[in-house]
Amino acid sequence: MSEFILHHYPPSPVSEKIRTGFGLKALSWWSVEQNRLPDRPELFAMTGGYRRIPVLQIGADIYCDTQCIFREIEARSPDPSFFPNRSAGLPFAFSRWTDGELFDAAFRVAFAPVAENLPAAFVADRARLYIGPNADLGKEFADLPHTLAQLRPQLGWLEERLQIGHPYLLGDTPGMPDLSAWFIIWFVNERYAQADEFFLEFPMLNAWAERMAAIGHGTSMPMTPVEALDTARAANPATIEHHDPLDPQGLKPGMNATVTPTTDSGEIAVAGKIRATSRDTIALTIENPVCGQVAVHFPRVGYRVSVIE
Ligand SMILES: N[C@@H](CCC(=O)N[C@@H](CS)C(=O)NCC(=O)O)C(=O)O
Repeated sequence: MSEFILHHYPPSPVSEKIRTGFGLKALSWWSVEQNRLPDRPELFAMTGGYRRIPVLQIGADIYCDTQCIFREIEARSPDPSFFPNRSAGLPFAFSRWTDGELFDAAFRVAFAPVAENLPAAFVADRARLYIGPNADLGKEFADLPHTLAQLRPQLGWLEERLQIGHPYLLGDTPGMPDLSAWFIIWFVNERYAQADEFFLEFPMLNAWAERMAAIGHGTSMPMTPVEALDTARAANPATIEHHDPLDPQGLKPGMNATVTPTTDSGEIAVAGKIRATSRDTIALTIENPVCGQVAVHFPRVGYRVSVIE
């Protein structure tokens, strides 16, 4: 029986990275479909309110952000690797580009032209999250030619890489960089009405996208949010206390702390007790009557940890 429980929703592009990651490793997983708006009481009880999707749950260990999710899936199921061709480390640096400047342009291209036809609450929510407190989607729509001019050369970089002649970005086998680029192409293709025309100049990228789509999602089995919560309550976190003596902030297990994304996205701070720290991750212990005790894992890059005195 699979230990992987993925909280996601089908149109979520960032979740598509992980779904295809399960496909790459031919894994089976439990699929918990969450609401597209932040009405996710069972999940929020387990994450302390972390706002984003996807979230990976393994018993009473909860992994937030795809940085942590990739790391954990790789640790538990290393073969075939997300890091082929001895590429360890570099894919995380690569994903800072795809999650940052590349996603930023893709979001505007996918969202601005259709925003008028979407429910107002959904548009307001996503505009605040991805563009900021002064988001103006009318302006974004008017600025679409500029945004396309930002997106186009970045896709050109991928096209140039694929022109070398290997089927995937790192060579003959797909890895995390392919997944990190794939979710962008998937997102633009799904949402941007002129995508076919826009992608015409990228034949290698189109052929690669067909290979990526063919990887599939592994084998998923449905699970309800309540069943996932019951699974967490019935388990104990597997993460043991760990102190990193080189931690630049002097973080130690037992300290009370909050974790907040460093972007200006209006997201809440998740509060808990530090359980384990490393160069790359932090785990907070969160305890409440709804989910019992859980360990919630976050990346360090892109998140601020603040100690509560
Ligand atoms: N840095 C995060 C980004 C995740 C993200 O932005 N996900 C989108 C869905 S594709 C999201 O959470 N949107 C708001 C929501 O679904 O509530 C990660 O890598 O997991």
